[in-house]
Amino acid sequence: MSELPVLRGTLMRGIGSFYTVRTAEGELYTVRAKKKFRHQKMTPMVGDEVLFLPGSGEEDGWLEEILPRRSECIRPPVANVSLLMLVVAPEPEPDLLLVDRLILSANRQQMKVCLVVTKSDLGPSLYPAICEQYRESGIPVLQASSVTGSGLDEVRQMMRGETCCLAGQSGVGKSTLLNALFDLHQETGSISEKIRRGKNTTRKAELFVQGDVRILDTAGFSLLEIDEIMDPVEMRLYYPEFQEYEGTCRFEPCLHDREPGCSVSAAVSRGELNEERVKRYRLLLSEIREKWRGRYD
Ligand SMILES: Nc1nc2c(ncn2[C@@H]2O[C@H](COP(=O)(O)OP(=O)(O)OP(=O)(O)O)[C@@H](O)[C@H]2O)c(=O)[nH]1
Ligand SMILES: [Mg+2]
Ligand SMILES: [Zn+2]
Repeated sequence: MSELPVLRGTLMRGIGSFYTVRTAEGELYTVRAKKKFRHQKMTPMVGDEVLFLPGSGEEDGWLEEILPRRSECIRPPVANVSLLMLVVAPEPEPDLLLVDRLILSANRQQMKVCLVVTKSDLGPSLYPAICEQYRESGIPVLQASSVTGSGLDEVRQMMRGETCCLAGQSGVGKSTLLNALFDLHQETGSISEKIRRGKNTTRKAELFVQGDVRILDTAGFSLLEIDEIMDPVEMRLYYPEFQEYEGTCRFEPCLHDREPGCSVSAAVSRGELNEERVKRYRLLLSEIREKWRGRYD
């Protein structure tokens, strides 16, 4: 019997212990994960770069190795994302604390982030409000409508050469946006139906390849905790807008919480930093402090 070569590919989707892997040439294979992954507590994730043995004939192949990840999201569970696209819309009402959690997590992993305000056909007021919130953050904010098609070119431009993950609350229109951008046929559902059924329309993460763009559609979430344990002192490093004030507070290290003589607080009162974004930073900071204190429990 001849030895089959080990191939390299990207994990596109998983159902149970079966995974679909795509080679650079675009060939699809079904493989199974070996028990060793479970022992190593390594769960294969959509987006993983893997080595695998293709099956022969009727037999499925085997996943041999998961190559080192550039980034890893817990919820949604996806690997190697280079651009996190946070989708918000006039409805459901944006949860910017959730948005900031995801930005924090992305910045911590050196992922790029952008914000897409979709359903712009429902009204023009959300886009300037979001721009205002993230003015100093360095995060690009785009506007689009999957119904009228406006802004889609700019979104496509942003995605070029990236492995993009669309994330955001259930019902913001992530799958609809993907369908409009790339002529895909992802299942979508009305918000009332999502509420009635109590679930997301998209249930599993799945990777799509379109030219030089790789896209992950994931299920929306309404609730997300920071799973990561992070030293609270570290957190300010993931807020690029704090950069120019670092080292100028009265006490060092300053967490820019409520310390006297904090230059971030001063910048907020001068209107140089968005007050609400800083408020949400402080909310997340208190959560992270709590987790940090309980880290040995
Ligand atoms: N008016 C308008 N409605 C939109 C737009 N995009 C999406 N919708 C509607 O918003 C609802 C939710 O869209 P989905 O694409 O299923 O939302 P999702 O973010 O993928 O939701 P989950 O998969 O549950 O996370 C559907 O009824 C869509 O028709 C848009 O640009 N304009
Ligand atoms: Mg969806
Ligand atoms: Zn400070």
